[in-house]
Amino acid sequence: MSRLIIVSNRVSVPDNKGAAAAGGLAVALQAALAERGGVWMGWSGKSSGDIEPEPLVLTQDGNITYALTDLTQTDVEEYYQGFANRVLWPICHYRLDLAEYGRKEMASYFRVNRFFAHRLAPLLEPDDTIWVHDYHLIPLAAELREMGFKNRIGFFLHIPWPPADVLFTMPVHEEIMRGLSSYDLLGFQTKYDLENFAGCLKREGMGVENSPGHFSAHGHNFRGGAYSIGIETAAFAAFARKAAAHSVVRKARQSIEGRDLIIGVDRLDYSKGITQRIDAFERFVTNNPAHQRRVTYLQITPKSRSEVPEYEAMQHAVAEQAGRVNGAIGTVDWVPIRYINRSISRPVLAGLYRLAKVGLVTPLRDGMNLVAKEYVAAQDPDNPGVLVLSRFAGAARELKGALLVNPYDVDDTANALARGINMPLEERRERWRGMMDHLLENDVSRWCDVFLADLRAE
Ligand code: GDG
Repeated sequence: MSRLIIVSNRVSVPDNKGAAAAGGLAVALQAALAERGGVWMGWSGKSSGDIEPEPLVLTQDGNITYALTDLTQTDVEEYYQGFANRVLWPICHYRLDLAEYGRKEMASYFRVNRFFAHRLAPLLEPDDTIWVHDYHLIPLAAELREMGFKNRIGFFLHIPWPPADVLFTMPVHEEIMRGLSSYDLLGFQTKYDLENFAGCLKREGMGVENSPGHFSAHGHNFRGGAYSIGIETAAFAAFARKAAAHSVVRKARQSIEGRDLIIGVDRLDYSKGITQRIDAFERFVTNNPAHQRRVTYLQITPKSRSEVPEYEAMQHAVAEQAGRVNGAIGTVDWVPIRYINRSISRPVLAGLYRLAKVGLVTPLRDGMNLVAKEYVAAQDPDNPGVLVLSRFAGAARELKGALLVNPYDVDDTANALARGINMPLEERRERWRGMMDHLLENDVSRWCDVFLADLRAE
C-alpha cells in the first residue's frame, strides 16, 4: 500500500494526553497514517518573526513523520489571518459583508502555498497518495503539479462551498477554481456544496461536468463527491458514560439540580449564530413563563482567532449580550445563562452534553458541525436529550431526528426549544435512536476510508 501524506494548515502532533483530548478528526487521520505509514505536514502555529523560517522540524512517531514549519510574521498576518480568515472564511460562509480583499493578502496566500509545496517536495516519493485539507491550502496541488509531481492528490473542504454569485465577488476566484481543478478528487461536506462547486465551474465556462461527479476544467479531469465527516461515535459515547463520575461534571449536575439544561458549544465565530441563539433563548423564556427559573442555558465558547478584528469585536458583543439577558430576565436565585469563554477538556464536554436536555446548535452556515454529532453520541440511550439544529449546518442533511430550525428566525428557534424541553420520552428515544444508528455506521474512520479508497481508485 502506498504511503499517505497529509497536509493541513495545523497539525495534531500527539501529546501525552492521548486520544480523549485529541478530537475525532486527529485520531482518524493518525490511524490512517499509522496503517499506511506516512507524513503529516503543516504550520507549527509559530512565527519566525521577520527572518526566513528554519528548515522543517521532523518528529518521528512509529511510522508517522510529523513535519512542521514556522511562517514569517508577515505570512501569518497576510496568509493566515488575512486571506484565509478574512476572505475565504467569510466568503465560504456567505458573509460578503465581512470579506476584506487586499492584494498583499492574496499574494501571500499563493506564496505560502508555493512555500509549502517546496518544503514538502523533498519528503515525497512517486507513489505517495497526498491528501490536502481545507481552505488554507487550495493552490497546493497546482504548485506541486507545476513542480512535476504526478501523485494522486485529493482535497477535502471542511467548510461550505458557496454558489457562483457569492464566490465571484472574490477577485481571485478564477485562480482559486483553477487550484481546485488540479486535484484528482475533491471532497465536500454535502451534495449542496458539490452542486455549488459545479455551478461555479459552469457559470463562466471554466469547466464542464461530463457525468455526475466527473469534471474537466483547466486541462485536467477530476472527480468531486460529498463525503460527510463523522465523529468517533462509539469512543465519544464511552467518554460521556464515564464522564458522569468526573468531579467537574458532578458539580455541574449538582448546580443545575431540578432545572433543565440547554447546552451550546461553539468556537467564538460569527458563523455559529451565537447572538441569534441568545435572543432565541430569551424569547423562549419570555414566551414560556412556566419555564422561568426552571432552565439553565450553558454556552461554552472558547476564544478563537482573537487577532482578527471581527472576532475580537464579537467576543465583547456576546459577553455583553449574555450579561444583558441575565440582567433582564434573571432573578436573585436564578442565573439564566452561564457563559464560559474558554476551552474545557473533551471528557468534561462529553459529560456536559449528556446532562443537557437540549443541544442547541444553530449556526448561520456550517460545513458540517461536529458538536451536533457529539451531542447525539453523548446521550443516555434510556433518557436522551433533543437536538435543535440549524437547517444551514451540513449535519442537518443527516440528522433526521433533530428539530430543524431557521436560526435567523428567533421565534422558530424559541418554539423548537419549548418543543424540545417538553418532548415526551418515547419521542425522544425514537428520534435519538435513528440518529445514533446513523452516526455509529458513518463514523470518522469510515469517512476517512471511503475518501481514501475513492482517491486511490483510477
Ligand atoms: C470546521 C467546520 C466542520 C468546541 N469547544 C470546545 C471543544 N470544541 C470542539 C467541539 C468540536 C470542535 O471543537 C468544533 O467542530 P465544529 O464542527 O463544530 O466546528 P469548526 O471548528 O468550525 O470546524 C465545521 C469541521 O471543521 C470538521 O470538518 O464540521 O463545519 O467549520 O469537536 O467538541 N473541545 C474542547 N473544549 C471546548 O471548549 N475540548
